[in-house]
Amino acid sequence: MDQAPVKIPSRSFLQELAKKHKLELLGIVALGKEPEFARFEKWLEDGFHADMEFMARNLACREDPRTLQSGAQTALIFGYQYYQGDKAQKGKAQNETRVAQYARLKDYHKFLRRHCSAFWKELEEHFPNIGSMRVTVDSAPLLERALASRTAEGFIGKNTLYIHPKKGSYFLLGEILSDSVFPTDTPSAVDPKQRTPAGGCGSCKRCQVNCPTGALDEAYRLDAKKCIAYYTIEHRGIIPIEFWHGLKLYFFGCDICQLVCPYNRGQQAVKSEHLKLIGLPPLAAIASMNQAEYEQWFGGTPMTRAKKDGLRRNALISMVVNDHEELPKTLSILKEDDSPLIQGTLQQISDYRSLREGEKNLESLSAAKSSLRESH
Ligand code: B12
Ligand code: SF4
Ligand code: SF4
Repeated sequence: MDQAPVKIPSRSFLQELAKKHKLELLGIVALGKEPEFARFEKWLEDGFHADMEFMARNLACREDPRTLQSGAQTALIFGYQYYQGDKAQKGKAQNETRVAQYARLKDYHKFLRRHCSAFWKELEEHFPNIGSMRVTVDSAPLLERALASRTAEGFIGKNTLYIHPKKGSYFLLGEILSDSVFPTDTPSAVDPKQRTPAGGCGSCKRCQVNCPTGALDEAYRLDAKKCIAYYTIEHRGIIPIEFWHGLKLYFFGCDICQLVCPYNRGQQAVKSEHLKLIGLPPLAAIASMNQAEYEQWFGGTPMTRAKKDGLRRNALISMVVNDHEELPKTLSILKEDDSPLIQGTLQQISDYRSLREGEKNLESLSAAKSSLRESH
């Protein structure tokens, strides 16, 4: 006997349900061979993934997401908004640097997964034959932004972020890979070279110009070897001194290429039930924190990705770069520290200072040269 055809929910039903589960964006894309895979392969070949070896694994899944879930045909792509109201300029506490806004929430891998699963559970109540699925939130070898770039709204900016023309880029992405065939989006026809109401960067270069370390020197491509988000979140060793100045504003993650983006102008801060870090302990306390303090302050947030000593390394560098008033005291406390990462970082401080001194001398030399030229 033939099976009854699976009833499929309408787009507006899915949209409403997503909103109900605090999933502000919904895109639907057919799964198949990933057309942007070549771009990804080139990025790897060029070594722009730095030490993130996990990016070079499971390439077959990134090339064809259907291999992640047998029978999967469609991806539902969700976006969770997290903007906390930060502005591009430095805050009042000049020496207390920031944490990227996404990291002030509890770990999004967990809560966004719960939102996506609750969405599906309710969908199943209305459509019991909807089939099986797999939720992924940065948890599978999937090119999430490549998928998102084929949804009806939104586009990839020169900062490589997925941007919604009206809602900006402060979104965390989560996906449901489903074996049902949903009505898929017609991708928004955004020409990256034009600025249109549907999006596109046009001639804007604000993210590229404002990136403190030149990680976006080529548009639409991020070189992790130069990116502060990479160094402060993913990098396990000593941060090379030529990038230390990039920790002037942030000591974990970096939002600069989003803060300056015109598509994020006028966004309203989102009240999230998942906000965890309301205040931050002072940098000096972070630089010398013990395991119990680390767990109490940062447990359950994305900041645990850097681990205790990684956060301490970041806080110490941020203090050095900002000539923090507590630095001398912190240095004397850390002298006896048993972490090789902290000891290695301490050993680099004098080299960093010589580097800065050299740069300052060069700057004043070139200023003197140009004033000499002007006076002739
Ligand atoms: C590795 C990684 C990083 C690395 C490298 C980032 C990078 N740009 O590649 C580091 C540690 C630096 C990082 C930093 C951040 N990350 Co991150 N990261 C990832 C991860 C795990 C993989 C990204 C990846 O595959 N990179 C390789 C490059 C080549 O791929 P891609 O940039 O995604 O680009 C693909 C498509 O966009 C498309 N494409 C690219 N350019 C263009 C241009 C055009 C015109 C078109 C049509 C297509 C296209 O092709 C590419 C290859 O397939 C994803 C999760 C995931 N599984 O996808 C999260 C993810 C990208 N990160 C995220 C976030 C929030 C951040 C930070 C904002 C965190 C912070 N505040 O510090 C920063 C942002 C830095 C930035 N400008 O990208 C979000 C981004 C959400 C969004 N709105 O885009 C993701 C999707 C995680 C999530 N599930 O929400 N991240
Ligand atoms: S996250 Fe910061 S360092 Fe990385 S590309 Fe954006 S602005 Fe540059
Ligand atoms: S800052 Fe300008 S160039 Fe960069 S992503 Fe935003 S619109 Fe595009």
